[in-house]
Amino acid sequence: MARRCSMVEVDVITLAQTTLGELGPSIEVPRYDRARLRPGIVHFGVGNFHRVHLAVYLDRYLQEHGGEQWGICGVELIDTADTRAKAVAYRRQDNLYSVTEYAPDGTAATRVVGAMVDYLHAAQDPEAVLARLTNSETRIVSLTITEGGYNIDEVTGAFRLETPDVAWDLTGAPPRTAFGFIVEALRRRRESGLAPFTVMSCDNLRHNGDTARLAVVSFARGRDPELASWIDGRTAFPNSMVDRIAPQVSAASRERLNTRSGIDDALPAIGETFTQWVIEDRFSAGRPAFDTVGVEIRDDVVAFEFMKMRMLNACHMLLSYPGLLCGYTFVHEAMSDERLATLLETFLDDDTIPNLEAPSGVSLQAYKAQVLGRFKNPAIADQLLRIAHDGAAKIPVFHSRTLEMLLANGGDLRREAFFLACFARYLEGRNDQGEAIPVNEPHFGERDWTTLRGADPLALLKTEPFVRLRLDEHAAFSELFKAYRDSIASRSASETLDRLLADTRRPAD
Ligand code: CS2
Repeated sequence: MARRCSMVEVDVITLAQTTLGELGPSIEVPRYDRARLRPGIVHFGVGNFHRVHLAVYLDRYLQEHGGEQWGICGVELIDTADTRAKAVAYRRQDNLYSVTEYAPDGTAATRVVGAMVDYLHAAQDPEAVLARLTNSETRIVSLTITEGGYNIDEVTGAFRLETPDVAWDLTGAPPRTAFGFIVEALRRRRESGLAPFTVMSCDNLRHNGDTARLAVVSFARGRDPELASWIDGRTAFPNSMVDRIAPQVSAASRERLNTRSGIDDALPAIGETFTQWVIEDRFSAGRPAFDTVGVEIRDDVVAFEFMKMRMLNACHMLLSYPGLLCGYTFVHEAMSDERLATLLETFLDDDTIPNLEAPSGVSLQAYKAQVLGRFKNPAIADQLLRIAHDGAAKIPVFHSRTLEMLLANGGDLRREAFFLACFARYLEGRNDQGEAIPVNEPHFGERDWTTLRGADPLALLKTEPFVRLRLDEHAAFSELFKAYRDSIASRSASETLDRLLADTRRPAD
């Protein structure tokens, strides 16, 4: 079925199972029999990252091997007008969507991903989600619920049982959280003599599998300690490192993508050509032969996690706040400011790499060059605001190890202090030009905002997400932080960056 695309005068084909044959020859479409595909994987959090990562690995797997048991059932936990519209769109498109992959030279290729065979909106029908999770076909439950989604208290390291949605789920009412669903499903599976599924975290967390275990088992203990021990003893939680940059897709980029592909897709996704996934081989109910489609199955995943989070994700954050304050919108734009590129490079060379163990067979210098090259890709047009979002949950995950090591070894604290000063300034919601920056920080509580709005120049360091690092008690760090805060406020982030670079210039530069 062809229709006119709303903004541009081209014919586009409505995306559906029955129209796949009508798409242009350059579009890769599922060659496997989707009618026979069963959802062996239930995935919580069908955001852009999942859609261009796990779903694409499975799509490749199915293209190469066929098979019937490794389709995905997506689950949406959030209930808003947007997520309801998304559920309707997936239904209309037979759960298909397109992914356009952009190489650094701007060339692009589009594929239609067919791995998702069902999409459930949990708020509308929680029992349908539980039925899927307790089906014997379900072997893996995967998660991309964000760093903050694991509900771990930064101060105590414990899972928070008192969060409203968790407290609700603990009453045994129809669940609202991933943990509520997983534990109730495992309880029912145990009762009916079914083996537990594997819980596979695909989030950027230190030891994401161990963290998922901590969350699920702690939640279960809140319900029934015996069930908690059964889950702990019988369920696999592999650790993994996941990587692919997936920008947000605005209405304008959706039109651009659809015009390019000739597909009328309500939910197109964008990815870079680079993709990586390193995972431990710990699965309690089987897995696809992921290694045949480029997944690295290794025992030393922790070394990859640290490398990726302390280099790529940490640099993303280090670029986003100063970048936004300087008035940039996109990652590649900020990277074309030599000063910001130098800041990242020096942070990696001087603050990170000397304190980081490389996974065996990997050169950290080569990894650095690759990461910075990826950031420069203009075709991806990744948004600084996407990265800035939820800094309170992400900064402690991506920066705390480096900070701890710099503090312990008497290292140079200037870049980290400048970075956190930029974050504190960003929280005030204005850039150097005085223009508003939308601040989206779901993991600061009311008490934190009161602290942040007060007169204490060290307020940020005393908020709940940061207090564990005790930076406010470190005289040298807090002096630097205060000085950068003052300089950003009285001059600008841009001028403060100039000074930082001048002060930290290496003799050979
Ligand atoms: C980003 C990540 O949200 C962030 O902070 O750094 O989403 C990043 O793009 C991915 O981890 C890349 O794999």
